[in-house]
Amino acid sequence: MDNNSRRNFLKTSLLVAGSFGILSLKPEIFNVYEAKTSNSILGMKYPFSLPKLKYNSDSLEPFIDTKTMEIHYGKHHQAYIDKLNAAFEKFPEWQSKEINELFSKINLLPADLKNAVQNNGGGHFNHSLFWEILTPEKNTNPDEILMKKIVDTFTSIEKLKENFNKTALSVFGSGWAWLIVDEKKELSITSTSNQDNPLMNLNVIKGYPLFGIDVWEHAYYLKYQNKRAEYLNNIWNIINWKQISENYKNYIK
Ligand code: MN3
Repeated sequence: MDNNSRRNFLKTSLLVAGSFGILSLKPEIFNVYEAKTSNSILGMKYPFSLPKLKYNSDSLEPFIDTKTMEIHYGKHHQAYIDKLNAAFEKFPEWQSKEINELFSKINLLPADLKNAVQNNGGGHFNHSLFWEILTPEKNTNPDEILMKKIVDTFTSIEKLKENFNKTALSVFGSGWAWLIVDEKKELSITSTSNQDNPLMNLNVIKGYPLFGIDVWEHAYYLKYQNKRAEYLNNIWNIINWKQISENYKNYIK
């Protein structure tokens, strides 16, 4: 094969691989993240730190109680960050990478770092997103663009909530339920175990999370005990649809 045909062969192979989804990271979806990283949680990098809450820890009452917020944000989330930073101290060559890139390349990381990024990096990212998509402002609504997409996909927002709660209830043990935009820019509901998320190149269903709901017991046990369904029904009162609409707009533009 001469150089020209080799080049063509490579180009064709890449196109073929791409069209069958063999290239597991669709470039367009990750380019969007890279373009958005300056002021976004997708661009978080070492040394990681606790993002400031935009509301007080008692302001999500009665749906999420103050004590849960204090422990969940101040202790659980901080612990993920501390462990993540400790892991990165041993891998200086990876310290400059943004968290979205680490998730997309998770299988290339050294084993110890991979574990830390999956569990503690996931923990840090997922909770950072979670605080952002909650609000003391009750019963916000998606903007027109997102609402249209929700109706097209799920028939109504009520149906979305119903499907989402079903998925969140079916998570066995600890994990998260997500509304994501996939590479075809379609909405779907999915779930992950532990602190995994749909950005990680680990799960079958990948995409950009518009929001996620934490269904670890630490997220609801003090107030709701074993009643995950009640926690899930109540949390819709304080979901920040304005922020979620922003997240959607950032992705599709
Ligand atoms: Mn949690």
